[in-house]
Amino acid sequence: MNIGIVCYPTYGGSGVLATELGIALSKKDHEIHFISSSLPARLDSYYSNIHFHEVRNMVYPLFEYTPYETALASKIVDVMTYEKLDVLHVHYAVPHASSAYMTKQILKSKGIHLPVITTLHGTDITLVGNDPSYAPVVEFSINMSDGVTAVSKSLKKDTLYRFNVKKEIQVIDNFIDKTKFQRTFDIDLKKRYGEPDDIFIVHVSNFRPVKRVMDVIKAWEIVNAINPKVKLIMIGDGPERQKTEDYCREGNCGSIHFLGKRDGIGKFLSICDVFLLPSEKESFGLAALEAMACGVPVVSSNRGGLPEVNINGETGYTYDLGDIKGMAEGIQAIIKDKEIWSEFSDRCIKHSMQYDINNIVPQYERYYKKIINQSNVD
Ligand code: GMT
Repeated sequence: MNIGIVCYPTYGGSGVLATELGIALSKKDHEIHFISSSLPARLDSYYSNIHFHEVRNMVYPLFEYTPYETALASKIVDVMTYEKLDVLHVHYAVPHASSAYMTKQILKSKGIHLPVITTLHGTDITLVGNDPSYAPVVEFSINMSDGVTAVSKSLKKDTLYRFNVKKEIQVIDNFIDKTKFQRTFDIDLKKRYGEPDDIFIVHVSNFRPVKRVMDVIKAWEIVNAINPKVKLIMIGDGPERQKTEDYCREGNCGSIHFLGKRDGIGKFLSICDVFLLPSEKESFGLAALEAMACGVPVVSSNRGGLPEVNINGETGYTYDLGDIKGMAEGIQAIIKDKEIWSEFSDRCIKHSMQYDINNIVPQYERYYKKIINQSNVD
């Protein structure tokens, strides 16, 4: 198939998933056309059947805000006209689904049919999409998509609760590539951040308020006060990083390492003992799944799709939002002895296998075929 993929190029979960999906599909001989404002962060190698089309936004003194949606729709029209896509798959509804609708109408006026699939990722429904400044457009463009998928059962439920969506929503979970996420313990890397017998808690996110990064620090403070061998590794960057780092600098920061944005995080996860994700909202929690694939038990909130991924008492523990004390207790229960930790770790690796790329990518391929066939009949 000739597949167009629209996504955000940044380190956010939706862009990461869209890029990994495109790479996986290219390995199955599909022709992939990424359409985005810059080269997706995880598109780090050369693939002969992956093409990148940059959306160029004309800057003009009259514009207080440059009209990205218009530039994106124009770029999709251009790609479709010359590359003859079989299907367009847009990730994150805002504003990609409405640009896709606009494109569909332009192409229709030229007698060209383009099936559009929208994948809902989370905050496009639960935080941004349902803000009154976007909601009517989001609802309309979801309903106008030929196919709609959501990354968890919880997100499907949230979408139906918040919007009047008439389209059938297909749940297709997030996935992981086991060749990138597996336990590959590197003692030298561990020594870079502490002693060989230290215990590392790790958090990976884009440090947006929804991730509740300060809850990570507070839970770690409780555990570290009991056991000073427990260190904390913070990976990623975003709006809350400065504030959090300042707080740590003023206090006992010696045992916290802020690593910023990193590629190849599998090797960092593999030296860690517990992944902490206290998010206010999390439609799935791809970062938690990546940690689990590296054998790292997860302590998380019980919001959104997290309990579908992190099975309470088996792969880690889940707690109510803001229950920092509970999360600290969960960490202590997992790290209190090596045998208990190993049991959690083994179950994480086993559970993560159901989300293997080889199980999930064929679900997208089948869904593409179904929507292409259905929309040709319509
Ligand atoms: O907030 C993020 O982590 C980024 C966000 C995005 O859309 O870029 O991630 C969302 O999509 C991921 C991939 O489907 C999910 O695994 C994350 O749970 C989801 N984030 C939230 O719902 C907050």
